[in-house]
Amino acid sequence: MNDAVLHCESEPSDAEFMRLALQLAEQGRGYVEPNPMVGCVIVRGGKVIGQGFHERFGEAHAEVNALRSCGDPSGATVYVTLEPCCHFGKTPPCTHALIEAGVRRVVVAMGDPFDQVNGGGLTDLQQAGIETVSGVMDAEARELNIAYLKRIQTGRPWCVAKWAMTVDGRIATTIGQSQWITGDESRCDVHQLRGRSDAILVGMGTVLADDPLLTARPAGPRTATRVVFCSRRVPDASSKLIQSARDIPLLLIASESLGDESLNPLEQLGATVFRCGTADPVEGVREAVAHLGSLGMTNVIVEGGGELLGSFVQSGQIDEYHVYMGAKVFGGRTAPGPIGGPGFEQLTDAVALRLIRTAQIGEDVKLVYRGGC
Ligand code: AOF
Ligand code: ZN
Repeated sequence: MNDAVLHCESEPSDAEFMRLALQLAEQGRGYVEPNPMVGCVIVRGGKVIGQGFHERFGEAHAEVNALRSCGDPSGATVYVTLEPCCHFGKTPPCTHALIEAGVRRVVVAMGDPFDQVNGGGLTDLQQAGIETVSGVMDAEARELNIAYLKRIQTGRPWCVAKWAMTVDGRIATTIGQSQWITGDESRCDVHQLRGRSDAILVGMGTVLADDPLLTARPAGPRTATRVVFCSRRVPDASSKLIQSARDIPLLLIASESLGDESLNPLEQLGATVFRCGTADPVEGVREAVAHLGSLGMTNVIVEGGGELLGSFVQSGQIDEYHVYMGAKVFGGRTAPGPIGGPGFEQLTDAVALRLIRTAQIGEDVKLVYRGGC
């Protein structure tokens, strides 16, 4: 964004109205992706006269919804959490709507790095004689759309690693029992995340051990594609994943070492196959994540098991860790931990994380960390 042309000052109340716009934007979570969440508030004489948010992918943008909600927006100040678009996408440019409405001032939290906007929205408004201010609650706006920003800037989705472990860091007992480590409430929390995500990723070990369905229960605003990483084996035709593949999207990420004879029958049963150009699990993860981004996915969850999480960690593809610690101790020399693979021998190679959030959920604790990417 060209900050040199932004000469207008923010006012003390700007942050207050922007906070309201950010709260509105949040309501689009799970409904608007791969678009960003955007909220808009229209103010005249210190009073909110209109408000709106981007409610659903492909439908009206926040600014248009806010303009529609107010009588006469002429001369008003418009607060929008993202620079207004200036391109013809699924809807006409929001800059046109704002200019036609005769608003006096537009305050944005952050620029839109999408290459068809990228500063052009603010320039269009300025050229039409509208005062613009940018950067009001910029950090909060970036946090809100952190996954969108990553996808626009790298082509890759935001990758969350999720696991449940005991207080002593075990994900199963010495004989492989794992259901359940955490309580009902924690599992509800996971299902909510599933219901807003574009994909749930697991390895073949998990498919063989648990025969999971990998759906959100209850269903959320979007249906996650179930993604299985297959290196030597593929899911059985009788597995829940394959049996449901005609109704709920199932994508198999196949290592180069797998032949068509094992994959073709599963395609016939409704699965989609992405053939990796490598048999190396760490390289395969990199390739697969880029592929998920190319499909327009913004948020994906890596649910395990240990080998897949190990490959993700080794390849530096995890943006955020959601760790549920259940109030149990399993103990046992051979009881597994969450991250398999070779691990890091040197302490200096360990993935360094930042603690973002903690929450108590019943007797469990949820920890959210970021870093390592
Ligand atoms: C805004 N306000 O509420 C949103 C914006 O395909 P379209 O037409 O919906 O356009 C999507 C792009 O528009 C998206 O990539 C982002 O750059 C911008 N989103 N812009 O002014 C909004 N959702
Ligand atoms: Zn727009």
